[in-house]
This record gives sequence, structure tokens and C-alpha cells, in this order.
Amino acid sequence: MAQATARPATAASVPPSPTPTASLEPVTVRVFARGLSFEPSSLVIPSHVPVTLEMVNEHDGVLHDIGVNVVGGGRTDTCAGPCTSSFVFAAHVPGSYQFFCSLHTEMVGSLNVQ
Ligand SMILES: [Cu+2]
Repeated sequence: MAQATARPATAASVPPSPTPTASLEPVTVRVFARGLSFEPSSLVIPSHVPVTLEMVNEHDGVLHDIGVNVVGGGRTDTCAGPCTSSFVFAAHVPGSYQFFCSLHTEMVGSLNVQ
């Protein structure tokens, strides 16, 4: 009777789809933090699909994170390289967005939601 499941605010709420051909498989995207830039610098992701965005921070001893500015997005924890940090989100409105490091304004990339 009680609802005991706590869901993080960034959890994707994907309605069940009656079409088995629809691409609703979760997607994992990996971005490397190398120096003060991200590689790759642009990403393409599907809409309505849970996306695990993983940052591999190869910048020794330097703190980075990665976030996205889509509605319902979020960002990873900050960590000092070498380290890996990830979070899950889903984008529901196709368009052009950004991913970024919240600590370094020059660390930005383009996020295309299809
Ligand atoms: Cu950074």
C-alpha cells in the first residue's frame, strides 16, 4: 500500500511503447575530459531514452564534472582525475543543447537531441 520506492529527480520516466521497433534501449555515452576540453565535443542522443552520460576524467589531479542543460537533465559529481563519474537522464524535447563542466566555462560541447 505504501509507495516505498524513492526515485532520484533525474530518473527517466519513459512510458511503455506499444511499438517494439521503437528505439527505447538505454544508451551509454562516454566523454573524456582531457586538459580543459571534452572529447568528443559534440554528441547526438535519441529523445525519450534513458541516457547514461559518463565522464572519464583523464586530467591528473584536476576536478571536472559533466552536465547537460536539457529539461530534466543534471550533472555528475565532481571528481579529480583520474576518475570516472556518470549520471542518467532523458531528454524529451529534440533540439540543440549543451553539455558542460560546471567548474570550467571553456569546457562545453554540443548536445543534439533527435
Ligand atoms: Cu572542468
